[in-house]
Amino acid sequence: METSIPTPPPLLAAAHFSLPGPVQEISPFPGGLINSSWLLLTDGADQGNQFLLQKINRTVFQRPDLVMANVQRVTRHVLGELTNRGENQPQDHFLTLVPTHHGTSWLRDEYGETWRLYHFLQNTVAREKADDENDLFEAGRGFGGFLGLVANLPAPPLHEVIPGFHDTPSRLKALFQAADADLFGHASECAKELQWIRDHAEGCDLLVRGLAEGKLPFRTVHNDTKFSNVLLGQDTGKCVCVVDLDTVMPGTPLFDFGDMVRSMTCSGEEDETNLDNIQFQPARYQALQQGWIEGASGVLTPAELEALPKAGPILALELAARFLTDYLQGDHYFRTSHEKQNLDRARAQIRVATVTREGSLVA
Ligand code: GN1
Ligand code: MG
Repeated sequence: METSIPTPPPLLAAAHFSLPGPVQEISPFPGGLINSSWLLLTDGADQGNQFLLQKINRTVFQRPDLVMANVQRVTRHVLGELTNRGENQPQDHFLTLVPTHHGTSWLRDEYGETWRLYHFLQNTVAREKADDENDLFEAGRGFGGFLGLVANLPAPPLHEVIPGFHDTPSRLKALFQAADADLFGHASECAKELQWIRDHAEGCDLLVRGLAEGKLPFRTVHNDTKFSNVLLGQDTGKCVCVVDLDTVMPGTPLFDFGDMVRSMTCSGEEDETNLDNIQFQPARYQALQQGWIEGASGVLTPAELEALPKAGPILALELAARFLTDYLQGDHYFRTSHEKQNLDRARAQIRVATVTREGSLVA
């Protein structure tokens, strides 16, 4: 009989980190489709007694050690950069890792799981959906500002923790291979979506080709710029910092801009089933673009700026292909809460690709 290894409780993992006192409360912390998170409340310090514990998804990140090596470098660098800019309490403005009792920045437990602990930034919120243009401006400013904070990250380049993460043509190729293999017999149900993606593949290599040909410079970019990765001040509504550093890697800032456009400039949910609810909102697009360019303050080249209107539709097409691939392969990658959710997500992204393609060219 096959026996499965029980997942070690987060409380066991938390005991390995240097906390100011015993854990008083621990509760699952929602958000994100990949990792698992818990909010910890400890005794001890009056301020700063909240922590975010995270377990890294091993299906998605085959080398969590490299993810953590990147995260450690990025957090240290950004905190140093903020200090250089005159910030007295940089840890109030960016993620800070809590070390283990052994002084390491993450824990590999006896089951091979990788855990990390961050200080929880007080008086901040992350929301699933942007509400208005202020949210878009702030998200743009936050992710644009992040480009500046990591621009001088000393060599070597960060590890490519997911090779070809935003290599759109490879993502499409993987989709068509999954459809040919059709392990779960879902391909016929997705025939319309597969055809749409085939028909709209032209030009989807623009960003990776631009990088390969040297027309677009490689920079350290965030790569996962959805709205829920923006921490906003609870009272101010202003971006405090951007989070989810797992996929910070070399790439083009157009990956970041495109992912923001696809995730923030349309109405409707990411798994919206009423596709009429997904409408492009030009005022949001403009607020986002304004905030991003302001945040990036002059680092973008003319070639990067020129490609902006193309980025959103490419990233939406890519994510549609990724959701559909996961559906065809049995939903092992993105967390789902109901059957066919990845198919719903793929259909919604196709709609996003359609409306952003029409919209961002004229916005
Ligand atoms: C995943 O982890 P999370 O939920 O921030 C995914 C992104 C997708 C996003 C879609 C490592 O992001 O690429 O755009 O879901 N992250 C990874 O919601 O694949
Ligand atoms: Mg992520």
